[in-house]
Amino acid sequence: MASDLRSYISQLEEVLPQQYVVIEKEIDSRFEITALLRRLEKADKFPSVLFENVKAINGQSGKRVFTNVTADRRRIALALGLDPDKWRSELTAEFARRAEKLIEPVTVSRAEAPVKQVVKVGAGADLQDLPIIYHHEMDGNPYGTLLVLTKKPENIGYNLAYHRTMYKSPQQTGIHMSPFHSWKTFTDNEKKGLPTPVAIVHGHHPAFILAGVFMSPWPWDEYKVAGAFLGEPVRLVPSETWGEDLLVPADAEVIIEGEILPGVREPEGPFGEWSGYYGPQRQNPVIQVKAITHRQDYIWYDTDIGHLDHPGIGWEAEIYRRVNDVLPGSVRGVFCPYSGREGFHAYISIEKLSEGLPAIAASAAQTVGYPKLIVVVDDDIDPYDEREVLFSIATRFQADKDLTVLKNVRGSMLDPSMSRLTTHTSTFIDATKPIDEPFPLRVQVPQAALEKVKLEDYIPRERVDEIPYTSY
Ligand SMILES: Cc1cc2nc3c(=O)[nH]c(=O)nc-3n(C[C@H](O)[C@H](O)[C@H](O)COP(=O)(O)O)c2cc1C
Ligand SMILES: [Mn+2]
Repeated sequence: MASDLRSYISQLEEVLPQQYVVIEKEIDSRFEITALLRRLEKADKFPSVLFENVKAINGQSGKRVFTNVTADRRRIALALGLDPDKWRSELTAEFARRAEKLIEPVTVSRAEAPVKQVVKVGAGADLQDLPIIYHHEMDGNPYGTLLVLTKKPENIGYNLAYHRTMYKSPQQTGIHMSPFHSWKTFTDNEKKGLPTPVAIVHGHHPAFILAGVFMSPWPWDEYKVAGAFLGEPVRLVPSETWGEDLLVPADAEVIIEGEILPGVREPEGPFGEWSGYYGPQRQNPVIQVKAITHRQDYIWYDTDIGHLDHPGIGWEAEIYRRVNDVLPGSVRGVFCPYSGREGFHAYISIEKLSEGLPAIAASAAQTVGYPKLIVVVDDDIDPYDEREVLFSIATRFQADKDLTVLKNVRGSMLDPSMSRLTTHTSTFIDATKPIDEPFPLRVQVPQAALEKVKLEDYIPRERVDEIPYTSY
């Protein structure tokens, strides 16, 4: 059986049942799903949630929505076939390495493709039937937050990237593309007056979906990357609109086929973004919907954008890869924490073999995404534990010699503190110990005593569980 969203959910139920919640009570796709996620967030709970009875845009109930899957890194580890406990450096390294063995996709017939169980073309393809989610109060409209598939020019191969798509009318959405691969394909076509075929994929195995944040070079076919992430060939099937000329994933839940229109720009936004702020309304391209295909009892997959569910691991893994390229074997871990919205902060732990290496690590990290606070720590500091990182800054850092400020670096326009529209100031903190001077040892009890004294021999488990969690 091919991997798909359902095989992942079964695994989740089996391996991490505490992290999976099913909600049968009816709920509206308009603000209510995100309201429930905010309630959970307030309680410091980040389960993956399957909503069984969601109201679509047209008010019809009974739709299914799956969300919040990447809000806990243990579930990303599970998606990549790792032990969920290996969510720290093992996961970062695995994500960075995963595309080293690309896997060719295979094509199957329509009859073998679950995503073709229901096919709606022409006027029958109506976006109002779908539970497209209204996330935040000021959002311009309901938004899709998932993968947009395009075919790069000159048959280079396919591209997968997350792009927000704004519901506009039964057969139109807006789309926002930063100037990366999808944008390049769109503008190349637009210059020739041609529309850009797209397939929006709402639901597949999370390993397939996460291939959308892997930063692959332009010439790569990202179906092969998705195969590498899944660990098996992606099964493809001809689209309704373009047949063999645009193949779509056979094991998806829902696919919206459409064309990005050349020469058209219309208002799109505002939209609550990954930075935690609303991005402004802008003139953006428009997708004309041509067909919708889905499974009979499809599950609409959504990302809880603006919150912990935003998978910044694509940037984190790329920082890991680039720092590892310049300091081979010395990188112990790289973490892009939620406090920095998984993009503005990068904590890098290295084995400091000589002075000067932290600056080389920071320089490599600076080239990925929009990092604005880069902290390099020693290899005895767990970069995935912010308390440890701040402890390291408190005790191994002096601003007059260990702080570097780099001005006029490309920034994200979603950072409201930027003084210009396109550049920010980046801060590099070297919180490593000097290697040529003595430095005090950290306190610890003898290892032998730790091994001898087991918690359960002294305090019953239930009693330990009753003690409240202290978060500072
Ligand atoms: C949940 C989520 C939403 C995203 N939304 C957008 C978006 O609306 N527009 C955009 O350009 N990039 C968006 N991104 C980032 C791109 O998916 C990412 O930069 C990707 O690597 C681009 O791929 P490409 O280089 O193949 O174009 C989003 C990422 C995530 C995780
Ligand atoms: Mn790409």
